[in-house]
Amino acid sequence: MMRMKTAMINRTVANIGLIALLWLLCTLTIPGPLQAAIFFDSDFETCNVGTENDFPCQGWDDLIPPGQHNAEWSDEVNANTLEITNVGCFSGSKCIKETFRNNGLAGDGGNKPTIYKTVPRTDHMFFRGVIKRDASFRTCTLNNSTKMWRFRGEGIGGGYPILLMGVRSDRYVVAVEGPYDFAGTYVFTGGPLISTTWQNVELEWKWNTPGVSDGIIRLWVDGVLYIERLNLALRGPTLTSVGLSGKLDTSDYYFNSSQVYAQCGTGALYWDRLAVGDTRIGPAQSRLSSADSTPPARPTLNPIP
Ligand SMILES: [Ca+2]
Ligand SMILES: [Ca+2]
Repeated sequence: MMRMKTAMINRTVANIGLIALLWLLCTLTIPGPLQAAIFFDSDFETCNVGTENDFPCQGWDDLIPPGQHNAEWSDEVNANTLEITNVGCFSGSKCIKETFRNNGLAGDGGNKPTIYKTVPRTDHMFFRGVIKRDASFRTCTLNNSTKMWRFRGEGIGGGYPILLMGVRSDRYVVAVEGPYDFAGTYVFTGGPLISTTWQNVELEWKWNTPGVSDGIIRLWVDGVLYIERLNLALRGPTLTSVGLSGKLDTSDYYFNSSQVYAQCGTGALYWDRLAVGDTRIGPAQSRLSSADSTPPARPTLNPIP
């Protein structure tokens, strides 16, 4: 009798346990494949204008290196500046203006204004910006190259490669400093001329599987694919890999910083709608209503592997 009762109690306990487990399973969101996402699409509409301290704004900060104050602006002769303007922007009424005054001359070392925003860790990244130059803009005469947009891991052990989008001889290029499989800097040419009318510039970056040469870099301008490099070993196979440049190219390295960088040139560049995601973002619409959260249409050209 006692044994039967114990068995019944045991069975009841087992049933309650099973029901509790089923209930728990039902209430849990079962994780599926991660959803593709646009992490941010900055329109700069909420930023201050003309204060000489327009940043930080919308998560873009100018405090690099730590302790340096107000790196976006300097009154020094020949110093470059970076600010929010409300003249001639792409979407809404505000955008970024970079003014180049040093062209590699004296003062260059002291002021390279930069703003940056943290980006989430992901192995397949897409970047989109809407960019134009003013009529007087020319690339830096020092090395015929103006760096524009940079991606790297800040404060992460390793530190290479670094991805750069810029212009060389006024044409868009993609450069990769210190990749695992190349001694020096890849410079991928073939991009179109930078224009005085707005251009949608998109970058794709796919980290290679450690130990496999399957990395991808692509550049689109206004939806047209201009640069495509496949089968790259951008990072090394192990946690201590050293690449052909002698730099640490560790297998767990990743980008966590998106940086706009006014280093060297003449004239001015304008930026709007800077977006980062792990899916192709596509060209921006020219007017962004604050009530409209519809993402831009995903282009069907050049399907992503
Ligand atoms: Ca804007
Ligand atoms: Ca500031």
